[in-house]
Amino acid sequence: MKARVFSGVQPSGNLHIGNYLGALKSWVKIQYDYECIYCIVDLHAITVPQEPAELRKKIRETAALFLASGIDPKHSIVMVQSSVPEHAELSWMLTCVTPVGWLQRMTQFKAKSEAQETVGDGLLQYPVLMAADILLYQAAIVPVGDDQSQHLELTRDVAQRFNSLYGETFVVPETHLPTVGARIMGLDDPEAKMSKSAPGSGHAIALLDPPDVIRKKIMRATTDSKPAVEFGALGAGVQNLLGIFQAFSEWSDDQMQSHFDGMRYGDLKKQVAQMVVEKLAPLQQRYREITEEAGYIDGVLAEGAARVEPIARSTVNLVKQRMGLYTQS
Ligand code: AQP
Repeated sequence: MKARVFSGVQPSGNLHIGNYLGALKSWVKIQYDYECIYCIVDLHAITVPQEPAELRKKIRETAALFLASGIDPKHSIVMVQSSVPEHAELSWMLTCVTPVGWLQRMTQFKAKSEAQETVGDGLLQYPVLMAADILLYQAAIVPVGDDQSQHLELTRDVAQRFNSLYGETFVVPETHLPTVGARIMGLDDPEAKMSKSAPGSGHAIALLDPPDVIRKKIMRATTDSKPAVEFGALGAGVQNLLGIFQAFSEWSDDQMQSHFDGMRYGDLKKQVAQMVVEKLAPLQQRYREITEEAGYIDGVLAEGAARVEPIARSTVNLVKQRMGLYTQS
């Protein structure tokens, strides 16, 4: 039997090349080696305020981008978190075994709560819901970008704590990070990770940005006061541009160095822009085709939910039994 993989993306804005290089690209690569469940985590998105009509639209757009990136719905499962109620059910049970101090230490909670006028409890509980997503399916492997490593560690801690309190119940999952592209930084601020919710039109390259917009954003990317690439003394902005090129091209470190060392920043940017435009073109074409077919996305999502439901129900029933909750005999 193939090991199970689970991963997800929030439909909280425009998916960007960080989401693609940190997550989607590896999802596509591994999909035939494992039993993969790829989820649009809409319950996570509402941990910060969302406009309902926009969220509804982004859920389908995110699903279409999964498929356009190369996820094969005949093989991998694509589903929406809120369409399987067991995610929320298991989350509550896990909340009751998670010390609040573990959650208050999470760096994403600290960063995201600073940006909110009122901090909802959901923002604190976010990593428990993420643990529930993964443990619900007894996933062995979770491919994510580097920013999710701390949450994954917490998932492992919650699984181990539950297993030691109630007996072996959950598979303790492993994190899989991409070797290149695990942390793509903002083009306008290479000290901050590229993020869907960051303000500023020059921050992120969206997967659906047209070629002229991609070129403009990359040509304006922050670099430093040097004129040309100097391997051995790379500033954060230049390093980020090289990282984007390498993650898309899959060139080796040696190839990168011999090609780019000494290149003027203007030429570097033109080449990075060309690479991104070329690599996103087939994805954008597939996206247009997928979204033209009425009802196709909803069909894929309904089938995905139906395929995971028995696994989710069986885990929740097991957890209820372990915890002594009511189950029909
Ligand atoms: N900058 C990034 N570089 C590499 N990987 C990234 N990921 C996100 N940003 C980068 C990876 O994409 C997957 C989905 O992320 P998410 O939507 O669940 O949440 P996030 O990590 O909080 O992403 P964003 O884009 O920053 O969203 P917002 O602004 O809505 O919070 C994850 O595997 C993540 O590691």
